[in-house]
Amino acid sequence: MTQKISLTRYLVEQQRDHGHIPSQLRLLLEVVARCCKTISHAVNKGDLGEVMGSAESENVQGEVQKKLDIIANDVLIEANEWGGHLAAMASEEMEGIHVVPNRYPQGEYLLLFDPLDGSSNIDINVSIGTIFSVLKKPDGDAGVSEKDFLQKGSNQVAAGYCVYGPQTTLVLTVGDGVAMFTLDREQGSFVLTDENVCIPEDTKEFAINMSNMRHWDEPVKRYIDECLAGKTGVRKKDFNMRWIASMVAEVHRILSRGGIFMYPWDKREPEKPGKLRLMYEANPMSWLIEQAGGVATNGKMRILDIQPKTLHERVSVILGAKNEVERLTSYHT
Ligand code: AHM
Ligand code: MG
Repeated sequence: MTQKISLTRYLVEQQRDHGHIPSQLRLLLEVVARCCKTISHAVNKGDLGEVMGSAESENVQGEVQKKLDIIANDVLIEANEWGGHLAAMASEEMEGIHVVPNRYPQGEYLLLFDPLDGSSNIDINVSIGTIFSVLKKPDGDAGVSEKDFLQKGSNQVAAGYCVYGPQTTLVLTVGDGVAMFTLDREQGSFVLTDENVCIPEDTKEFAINMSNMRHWDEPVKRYIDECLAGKTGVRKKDFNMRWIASMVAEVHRILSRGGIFMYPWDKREPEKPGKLRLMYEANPMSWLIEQAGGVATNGKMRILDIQPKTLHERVSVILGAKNEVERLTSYHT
């Protein structure tokens, strides 16, 4: 029988054999994984727990919060405060940063998260997830401030997500490829189920919210029109479409069987660069995609090279199969 490799063992071996993961980062990732287990249990309870429905509050972006958005946010904040591995946290659900209280030791890392991505799917029992990104606090700064978080995605030292679907799967990169861990509920631990994840360069499957078509920019319209034209069009092949309205589930599909995902800028709110958040969603997902051989751009440049100006900044996102993302990016230039 082949031996199961737990997340803990994977992290220890990465630290020992490849030197990728310093102790504080290993602790941080273990704590985040434990939070994902807790959130997964809450999600599974559904109507049997006090977890469904609206919390009747709004987050900083003016979006109505679900009870699970707040539960997941609290779980991540509380579990990560006291271990000594973090200096501060930032979340899609909180206006400002959360600095580790003085009574606990301060660590050298910064953790950013979207505690519950795909919130509109919570009440209909469709896949949702937690997305996280880890940065190092810049050297030489005694305290910690919002400015410390405003680093390019290429500075991330770890990134990942946990998808709560038919299985609960944690997907992680520390800059050495992408590994997937499935939650073994009997053992209570994440077990390595896929390594060396690789996205095929070509695909026949795209994901975009087609209801926004009339608001898109010309390059996106052209790309989708060409996909829809199928075998008799310029692409000379038929495409299939998926839209789950949960970026975590969408990226998980692309890492599992390929494809391209787009949430482009559109004319509904022209002053906003896009819907998705750079620091909590686009950066961690873009790094995972690149680590699996894919590409991620905003149509003009590599997402990981964007210098953030604010914590809750939004961005246009095109990611997935290399040749498709490069084609759509070339339509922009
Ligand atoms: P959320 O973080 O508030 O859940 O919003 C982000 C989600 C993404 O997961 C998904 O790609 C997108 O919003 C779906 O948006 P739409 O409902 O416009 O299709
Ligand atoms: Mg989200």
